[in-house]
Amino acid sequence: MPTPNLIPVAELEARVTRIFEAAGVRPESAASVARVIVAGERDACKSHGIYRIEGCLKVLAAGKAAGDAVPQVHDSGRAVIEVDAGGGFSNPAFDAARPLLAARARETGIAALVIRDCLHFSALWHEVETLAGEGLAALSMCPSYAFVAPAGGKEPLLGTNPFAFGWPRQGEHPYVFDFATSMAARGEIELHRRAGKPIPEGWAVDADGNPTTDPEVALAGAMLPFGAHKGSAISTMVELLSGAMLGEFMSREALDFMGGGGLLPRHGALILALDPQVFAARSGRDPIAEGEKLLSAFGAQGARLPSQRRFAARAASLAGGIPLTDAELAQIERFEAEGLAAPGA
Ligand code: NDP
Ligand code: PYC
Repeated sequence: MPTPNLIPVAELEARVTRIFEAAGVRPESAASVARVIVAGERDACKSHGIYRIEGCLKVLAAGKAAGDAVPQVHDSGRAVIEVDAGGGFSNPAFDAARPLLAARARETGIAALVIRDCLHFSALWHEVETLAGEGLAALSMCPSYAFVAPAGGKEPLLGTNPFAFGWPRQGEHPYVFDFATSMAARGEIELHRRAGKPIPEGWAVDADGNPTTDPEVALAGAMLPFGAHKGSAISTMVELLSGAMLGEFMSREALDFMGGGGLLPRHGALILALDPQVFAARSGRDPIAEGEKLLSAFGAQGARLPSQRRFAARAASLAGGIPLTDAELAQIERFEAEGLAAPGA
């Protein structure tokens, strides 16, 4: 195993920010996008780390995303806050509206953020983790592209539709889970294809509905929901709540709008923030202390909490730098020198 290059988190963030600025993304948005991409790499979430730079640059180069869009926050004073991403990235839109979302949730107990017309490439954990870090419980979800067959079917209809939850903890990292409602994220299958590795059984079927472990065949066929009919139903809920309910694209329309899955999708997103203190106020109990009784019992039976692996990877990256292979570092250098025109980019 070759020794990886260890890049300090702040250095990688600055370099990725410059790559996006050079591609015409406004500085605030470039910083916001770079933060999320580098956080993915820092936390060893490779399917939404630096591998996503290329996809983002491609959609900008195709003129299908607005790097210069300035997110517009619309506040009617009610529980539902809207931010229009104007065809730009979801991340700066979230950053622009987050303080208002958190304040409204504390005021009323519950508030929702609707992100409209955004380019969405990222993991969701950073959103719920940020809100949980502010003492709020949070849910985040969005459609993606119709790559996933419903349980019992064989044709793509649902998206890989990520779903994330965060819960605040005292003196600990928040409890956070974040997953695709398909067996794996599509990015994970693409990384298997690039590495020439088969995918595990049960992730996908070919175009005729037969099981496959060939990532290429899987990408051309249909991915499968996790947990059979249960995952299929949760994925459907994500389509309805963060697509139909918002008046934004569902995964099938998102795919049609972009003319296929070659470019990252544009659609809406829904983030809910809840203040546990408001919900528990009349009970006289401390919701965070009550939650701890559950969460602190996992380790005793050898179970781990979701995000525990991620937080351990984060600690290692912060202490020693983010490990990148020679090929990954060379690609960053090529993007810095030539942007998307870089040979082999
Ligand atoms: P994983 O299956 O890798 O992980 C899902 C969650 O389960 C994580 O919180 C993970 O924590 C936790 N987990 C994994 N193993 C265990 C275990 N043994 N015990 C307890 N918890 C565990 O995620 P996916 O491949 O489904 O999704 C990866 C990412 O892709 C997500 O961040 C998602 O948001 C993103 N995505 C984005 C899409 C988009 O449209 N923008 C579409 C689809 C996915 P840990 O990280 O610590 O292992
Ligand atoms: O990995 O499934 C995925 C995905 C779709 C859009 C962004 N990530």
